[in-house]
Amino acid sequence: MAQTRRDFLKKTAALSAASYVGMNLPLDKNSVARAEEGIRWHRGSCRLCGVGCRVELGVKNGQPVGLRGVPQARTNFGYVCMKGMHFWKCMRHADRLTRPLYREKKTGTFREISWDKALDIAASKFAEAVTAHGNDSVAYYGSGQALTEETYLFQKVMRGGLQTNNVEGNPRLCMASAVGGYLTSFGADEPIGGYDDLEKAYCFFIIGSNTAEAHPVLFRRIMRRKLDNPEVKVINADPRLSQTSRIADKHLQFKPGTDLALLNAMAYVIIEEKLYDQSFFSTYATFRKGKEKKEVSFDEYKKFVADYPPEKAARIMGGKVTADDIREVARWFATSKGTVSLWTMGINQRKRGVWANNLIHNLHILTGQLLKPGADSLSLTGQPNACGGVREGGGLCHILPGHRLVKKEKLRNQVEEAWGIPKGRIPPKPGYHTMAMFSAVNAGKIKAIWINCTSPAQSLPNCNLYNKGLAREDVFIVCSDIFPTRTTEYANLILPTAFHFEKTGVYGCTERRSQLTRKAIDPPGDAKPEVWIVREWAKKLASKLNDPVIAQCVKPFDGLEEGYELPRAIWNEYTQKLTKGRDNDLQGATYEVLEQMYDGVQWPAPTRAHALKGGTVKKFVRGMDPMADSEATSDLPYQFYGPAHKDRKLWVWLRPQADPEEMPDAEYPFYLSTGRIIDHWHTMSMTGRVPELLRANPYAYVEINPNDAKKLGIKPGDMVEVRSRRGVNVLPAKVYEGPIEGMVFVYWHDQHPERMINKVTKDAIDPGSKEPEFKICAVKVKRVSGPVPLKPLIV
Ligand SMILES: Nc1nc2c(c(=O)[nH]1)N[C@H]1C(S)=C(S)[C@@H](COP(=O)(O)OP(=O)(O)OC[C@H]3O[C@@H](n4cnc5c(=O)[nH]c(N)nc54)[C@H](O)[C@@H]3O)O[C@H]1N2
Ligand SMILES: Nc1nc2c(c(=O)[nH]1)N[C@H]1C(S)=C(S)[C@@H](COP(=O)(O)OP(=O)(O)OC[C@H]3O[C@@H](n4cnc5c(=O)[nH]c(N)nc54)[C@H](O)[C@@H]3O)O[C@H]1N2
Ligand code: SF4
Ligand SMILES: [Mo]
Repeated sequence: MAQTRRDFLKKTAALSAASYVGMNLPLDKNSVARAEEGIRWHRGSCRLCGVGCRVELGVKNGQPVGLRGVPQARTNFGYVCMKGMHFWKCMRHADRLTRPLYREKKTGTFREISWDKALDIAASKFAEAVTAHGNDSVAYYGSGQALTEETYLFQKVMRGGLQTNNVEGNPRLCMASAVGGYLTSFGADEPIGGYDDLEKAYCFFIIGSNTAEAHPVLFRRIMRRKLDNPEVKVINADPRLSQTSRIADKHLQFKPGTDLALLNAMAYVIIEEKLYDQSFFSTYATFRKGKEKKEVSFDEYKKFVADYPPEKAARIMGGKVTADDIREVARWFATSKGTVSLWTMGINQRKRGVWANNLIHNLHILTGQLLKPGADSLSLTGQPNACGGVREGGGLCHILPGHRLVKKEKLRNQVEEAWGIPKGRIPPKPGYHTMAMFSAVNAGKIKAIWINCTSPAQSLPNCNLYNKGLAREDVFIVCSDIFPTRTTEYANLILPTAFHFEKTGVYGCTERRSQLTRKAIDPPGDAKPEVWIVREWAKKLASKLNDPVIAQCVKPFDGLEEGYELPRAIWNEYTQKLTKGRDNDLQGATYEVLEQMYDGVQWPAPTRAHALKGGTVKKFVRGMDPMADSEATSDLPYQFYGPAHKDRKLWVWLRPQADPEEMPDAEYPFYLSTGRIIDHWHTMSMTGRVPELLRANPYAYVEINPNDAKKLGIKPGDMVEVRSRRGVNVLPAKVYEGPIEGMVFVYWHDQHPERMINKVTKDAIDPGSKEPEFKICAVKVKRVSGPVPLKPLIV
C-alpha cells in the first residue's frame, strides 16, 4: 500500500476541504442551541483508552460532527481528554480503507476485489493450510480494541471450527502480567474495586504508570481528590519524572528494573514497624513461595523480607531514593485511611512483571488496604476492551470465554456444549502465545494468519526480526483494519472494517464495567463490521473443508442484520450461556439493560435487577457482590471465590528482586525505556490522522537527562542515534530532567522507519505471563548532527 507523494497531497487537500464542524461552539445559550440544531447525539464509549469514558457522538446528515462527555457516567462525569475529544475527526479521513484489496504475492500490487471473492480467498487459504499442514498452521491475532462480540466470534470459529487454540491478541503485550498477578495473588483475574475508590482514597501509590498522559481522565479525578483534601498523599515510583510525578508528594526515581527491591523494602518497614493488619491477613490470606506454590508461615515470610532493609534497597535502586524515603512512603501506604495502588506498563512489561504485580498486592494484603472503601490494588488497563473482549471473552491462547482455562477438560466441555458442537472438538493444548506465534511465523510453521485490529509490524518488540516472518511469501496474511498500517504492508488480503460508532458492540473497561456502543453512522464504502466478516468467512470455510461443525459455529447468527441484530445475538450467546455461574457473570447485562444505563454494568451481574443497579462495585464484599453471598461459607464480611485458589484465600508471595534480561554494559551503557505521550494512540494510525493531535506532537524524539547530554555533547534538537544489538533509530534529542541519568526514553507511536523504536527494543519475555519487556533494554547513544527539519509521516 505504498502511497505516492501525489496521492498523499491529494488526500490532504480533500481532507481540509471536508471542513469539520468541530466543537468550537459559541458560548451563549441561544447560539449553542442553533449550532447544535440537527445534531443527534449517540451514546457510546470512547474508542481509545481503558478508562472507558462515556461519550456521545454528534451526527448531522449522516456525518460525525462532534463529541461530548456524558455527565451522569461514573467513569468520567462528563469529562473527556483531548484524544477522546478529537478522535472522531479521523472517522472520515480520506485514507479509510473502503474496499477489500488483494495481491497474490507480497511483492505485487493490491487490486480491489469483491467481498465474495475476498472471503473466498481467505477461506481457501486457511482451508489449504489446515489440510496440508494441520490445524495449528493457522492463527488469529487480535486486539484489546476489538469489540467483545468480535473477539468472541473469531475465537469460536478458530477453536470450535478450525480446532486450533492459536487465538492470541495484543493484550499479551500489555495486560498478561496483570492477569498473572491477579490470578496468583487473589485467585481471580481483574480488580476487586474500581474508580469509585478514587474519591475515597487518602493515599495513591502510582508505580510504573504515567496516569497523567495514559489515563488522563482518571488522573483528573486523582488530582481533584488531592486538591480538595490536603491530607491526601500521592507517591509516584518511576525512573522518569513524568507529568504524573508532578503532583506527587514523593517521587521515587530509581534505575529501571529495581522496584521489586522497593516493594519488598516497603514490606520490610511495614513489618519492622508493625504497620500490618494481622487480623486481616490471618483471616483471609496465606503465604506462598516457589513454583510449587508451597504454603509457608508468616515467620518465614518475615525472614525473606528481612533481606530487604531500606538501606540495601536504596543502594540497589541507585538514583535519588534514600532509605528514609522508602520508610516514609511505606508508612503513608500502610497508615492512610484508604490506599489505592495504580500501575500499568512500567510494572507489567517486565521480565518479572508477574512478580512485580504480586509484590504490590502483598502490600495491600499485609496492611488490609483492600476491600474497604478507598482501598484497592487497581491495575489500570490500557486498551478499551482488553478486559471485556480478550481476558473475559477468550481472546488468549490459553483461555476460553468466561475465564475458563483451555487445559481443563470440564471447562472445555462446557463451552462445547454451549456451542452445540461435539465433545472433544476444542483441542486440549493451548495455542502459541504472541511471541511464540510470531516466532512460528518466522519459522514458517504458521501458513495463514488473520491479524485484526492491531499492527504487530510496529508494536512487537524487536520488530525487525518478526517482520522477516511477515514478509515470507509462504505465509498468507489477512489484515482487517480501517487504515493502511505498517502491517498491511505485509498483507496479501486487506479487509476494510467498520469503525467505532459504525457498528454495535460492548467494551469492558478497567473496572469490570461493560458498556454498549450503538451504531450511529454507516461505514464508508464497502467497509463491514467484523462480525459479518467472520460469519461469512466461516460459512465458506465450512463448505471448503466440508465440515458441518464449522457451519454450526455461525448457524445461530445466520441471516441477522449486521449493524445491531447480529452483535446482539452473539452477546446473548456469550453472556447467557458462557458467563452463567462464572465470576464474570453478565447474564443481567443484556443489550436492553445496557441501553438504559448511562455507564453500563460492572460484573458480577447475574440478574437483571442487579445489573439495573449498575452491578457490583466491589467484588468479594458480602452484601454488595451477589456471588460473595451465594458462595459464602461463613459470616465473615468478605468471601473470596476466585477459581485459581482452592483455599479461597489471598496469597502473599515471596518474590525476590530480579534484574531485567538485558543490563547496560560498557558497549551499550544506557537503559532504553519506551512508552506513551498524551497526544497519540499507539501506532498513530488514528491520532496521526487528526490534524490537532498530529500538530501537537508530530514525531518521536529521545528524552535524555541533561548530565548525560552534556557528557555526550548533545544539545536540544540535535539528531541522535539510539542503537541496540537489534536495531537503530535516529531521532531529535529532548534534553530535560525527565529520565534518570543513564536512561533514555522514546515514545513508540511514530511510524517513520527511522523512528520506529521497536526496531531497537528487546523481545525478552516474562516466563510466567509471556509478556515482553518493552520497558527495559540496553542501548548506546551518539550525536550524529545538529537539528534537521523533520516531517510527520501521516497527515
Ligand atoms: N495517550 C495515550 N494513552 C494511552 C495509550 C496511548 O497509546 N496513548 N495506550 C493505552 C495502553 S494500551 C496502555 S497499556 C497504557 C499504558 O500506560 P502507562 O503504562 O502509564 O504508559 P507508558 O508510557 O507505557 O509507561 C509508564 C511508565 O513506566 C515507566 N517505567 C519504565 N521502566 C520502569 C521501571 O522499571 N519501573 C517502574 N516503576 N516504571 C517504569 C516509564 O518511565 C513510564 O513513565 O496507556 C493507555 N493509554
Ligand atoms: N516499544 C513499545 N511497544 C509497545 C508498547 C510499549 O509500551 N512500548 N506497548 C504495547 C502495548 S501495551 C500494546 S496494547 C500494543 C498495541 O499495539 P497495536 O494494537 O499494534 O497498536 P494500535 O495502533 O492500537 O493498533 C490498532 C489497529 O486497529 C485499527 N483499528 C481501529 N479501529 C478498528 C476497528 O474497529 N476494526 C479493526 N479491524 N481495526 C481497527 C487501527 O487503525 C490500528 O491499525 O503495543 C505494544 N507495543
Ligand atoms: S481518558 Fe481514555 S477513555 Fe477517556 S476520553 Fe481520554 S482516551 Fe478516551
Ligand atoms: Mo496496552
